[in-house]
Amino acid sequence: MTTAPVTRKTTTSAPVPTQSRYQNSVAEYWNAEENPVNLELGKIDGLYHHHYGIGEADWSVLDETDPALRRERVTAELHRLEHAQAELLASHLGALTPADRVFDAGCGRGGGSIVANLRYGCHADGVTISAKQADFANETARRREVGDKVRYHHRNMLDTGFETGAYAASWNNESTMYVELELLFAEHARLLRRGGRYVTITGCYNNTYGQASREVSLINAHYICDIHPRSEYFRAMAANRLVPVHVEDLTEATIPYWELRKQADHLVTGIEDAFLTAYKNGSFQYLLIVADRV
Ligand code: GPP
Ligand code: MG
Repeated sequence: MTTAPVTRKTTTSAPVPTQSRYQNSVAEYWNAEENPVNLELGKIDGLYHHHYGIGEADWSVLDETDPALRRERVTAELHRLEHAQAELLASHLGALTPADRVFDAGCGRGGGSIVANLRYGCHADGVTISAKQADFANETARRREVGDKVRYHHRNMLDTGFETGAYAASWNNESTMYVELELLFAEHARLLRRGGRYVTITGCYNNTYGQASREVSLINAHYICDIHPRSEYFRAMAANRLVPVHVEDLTEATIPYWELRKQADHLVTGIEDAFLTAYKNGSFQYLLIVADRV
């Protein structure tokens, strides 16, 4: 008896897109973004931040009678408050040495990695989904002559391809709301060495209020993001070997920044009232979470 040869079908996978359609739309936003509130502040010292500010504001800048000087002083004051936020985050990264490497997840135009390098002399790898931001940030590092230690990459923070366990510290500064936290913390846990530090400053919705408020939803629509509830951070960290060691509610500390920004006619983007109302009605919190990688 002869047997007919069996035609074996090999299993083929559907091609996996390197970026989802959602990620493409986020990248488009950041490739096109040129808000004066980011570019004018960054021009002051070449530190381009994509996050908000903390601390008491110097309200006297609003009393300046010369219109051009008033704009200049308000811009500088907002930058000072944003810089204070970046320094607070950097101060929680642990005892880093110049030999250490840090990972900046969702680095924007790169300010945070430079702040960490200035403070610790460490190597930094920043990752952004926007090719334009990565190019811009590499150019600022080159101009500051730290391009040998601070590098920015056009990559996905959920799947960096970087070396496992190679990082002493990592962070997300207001970039967690673009991704699923389970996937994000799995990647941080993979990249961090045992005993490494993870830090995030984030806006989260407040579980004691209920679901996302109207204002939180407006913020989501404005930035094409999806703000997570506070509880989700701790659940997803615990599931990924990240153990919180310090948690700080920065909500009160960020309100002066927003009050001042609201009065900066030359810089407003239209989202200021949503932040102020959300913080004041208790539906939204500005949180610092520091965790050990165990
Ligand atoms: C600020 O970036 C942060 C985000 C866009 C993420 C959303 C953050 C939350 C806390 C909800 P930016 O500095 O580019 O924003 P803007 O242009 O408004 O200053
Ligand atoms: Mg900004």
